Amino acid sequence: MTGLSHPLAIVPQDELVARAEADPHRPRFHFVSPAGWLNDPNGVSQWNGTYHLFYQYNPEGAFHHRILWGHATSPDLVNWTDKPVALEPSDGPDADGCWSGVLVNDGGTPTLVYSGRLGERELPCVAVGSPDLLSWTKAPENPVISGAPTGVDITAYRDHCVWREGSGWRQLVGSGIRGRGGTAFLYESHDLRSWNYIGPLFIGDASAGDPAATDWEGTMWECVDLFRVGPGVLGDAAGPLVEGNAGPDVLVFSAWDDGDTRHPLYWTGRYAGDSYSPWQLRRLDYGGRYFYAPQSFADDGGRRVMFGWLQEGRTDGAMVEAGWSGVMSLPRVATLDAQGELAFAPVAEIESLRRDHVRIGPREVAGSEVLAGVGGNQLDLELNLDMETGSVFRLGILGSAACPGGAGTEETVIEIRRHAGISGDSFLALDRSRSSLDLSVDSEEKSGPVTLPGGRLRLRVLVDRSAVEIFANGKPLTARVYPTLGGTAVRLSAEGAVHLRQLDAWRMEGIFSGPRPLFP
Ligand code: DQQ
Repeated sequence: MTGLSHPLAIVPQDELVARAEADPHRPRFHFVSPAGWLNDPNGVSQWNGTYHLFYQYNPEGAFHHRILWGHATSPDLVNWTDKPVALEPSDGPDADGCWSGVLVNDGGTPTLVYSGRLGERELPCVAVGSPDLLSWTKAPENPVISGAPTGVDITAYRDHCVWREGSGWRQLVGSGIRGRGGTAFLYESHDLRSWNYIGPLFIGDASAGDPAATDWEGTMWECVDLFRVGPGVLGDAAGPLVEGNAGPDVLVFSAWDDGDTRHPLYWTGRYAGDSYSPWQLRRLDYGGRYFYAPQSFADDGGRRVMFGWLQEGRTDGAMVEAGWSGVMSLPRVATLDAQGELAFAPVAEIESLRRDHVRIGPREVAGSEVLAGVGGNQLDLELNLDMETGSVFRLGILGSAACPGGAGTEETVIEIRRHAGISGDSFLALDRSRSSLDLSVDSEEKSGPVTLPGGRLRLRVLVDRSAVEIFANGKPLTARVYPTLGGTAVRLSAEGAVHLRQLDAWRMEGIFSGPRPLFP
């Protein structure tokens, strides 16, 4: 993904901000850049109690070019204050962009490890922060690694995961080996400046599976993120390092292929010594590219908090016209479910934005019904349902009419099918075929399996204009929709026996109160 600057895409700063502010599709309670382009979350962290979110930012316009690091802070992961740009290209190895990276605590000194881009190449760079994390000085040693390992034919080489292990540091750099698959190269260092190459942590197999599949590994792994979920610490050799005896080590990556940002996946497995033994490959979010390049951190409370980039589903021209592009996901907490897979939920702090509570149920869901008293395009919906085997439940959002479905109407439909069968495996789908009358936007269906123990479904849906985040028994599906009719209806429908124990709905307050300067 390189994105080209287009002269027609450059508009005066005030106009860019005004266009972004005027766009009805712009979310109100998700973090977005002041205007222009946003992509990956970077340097996500909590430092002296304050949360920091850095992000890939192009304040020049809504296209990917000569990327800076934007920066915002928050006391609660909900309300964000813009801070000065943290990194911007300068003469040297990052002259063409400061690409993705992480923040680490180097004995009290905030330190960024990121990919400096020069020409078509990215190399690891370091910058050291002031105690308030507001000004950053690039290390004179940059690039701190002068090139990808020699003797391997790589597809790309960038993005970093850095952690303390013993008395030193370890680092992964995302890459891919041509003809084999994605990988992460492992390094170690005592000072974050001089790095010894150890070897590939583990090499994927790009020839496995169908390249069109939603779990294809890709030919390069972007934004690798390795962490332990559950008991133990990453790299802690003291514990019993076998499957089932300690929390898995999760290796998250974004599968990329020849410029195509495909989808985030993760391995569960065990990191020990200098290598990683994989157990299972899973999809991280059923929305695929709509939750891309995620990065996570352990906060002071020990939660594993993850952010992802919600890419746009509209044309490059529409983005430029809108004056902004890219949404940061709500921060979500990763835990382990009964199947040993990751389960996600938005951080509880998001609930502070809830207003105008409405509760419905218990009752049966029969036929199709637009809910009276529930509606809007900034919503938090929590549903608790019992589904009989073979039943189907649908939740329509952003509906434009009292009887959606007719010609000229719009509605986005979340569907859960409880399949027959011993495993109880069921299906979550997002039907965007009627989300928008604008035929230029992406309307592909997104879906994936969910488990409904005993037919029980807990469904959480956060609607923020064009951004939709769905959690079905902890399985996330994130996507974008662009309704043109301003519809706000919420509709329930069912086939077969579906019992609604309870539905809670809230209108969600916005987090920004007006135009924000591109360069705070
Ligand atoms: N975006 C960054 C890269 C990363 C990609 C550049 C993932 O560092 O590989 O903006 O979206």
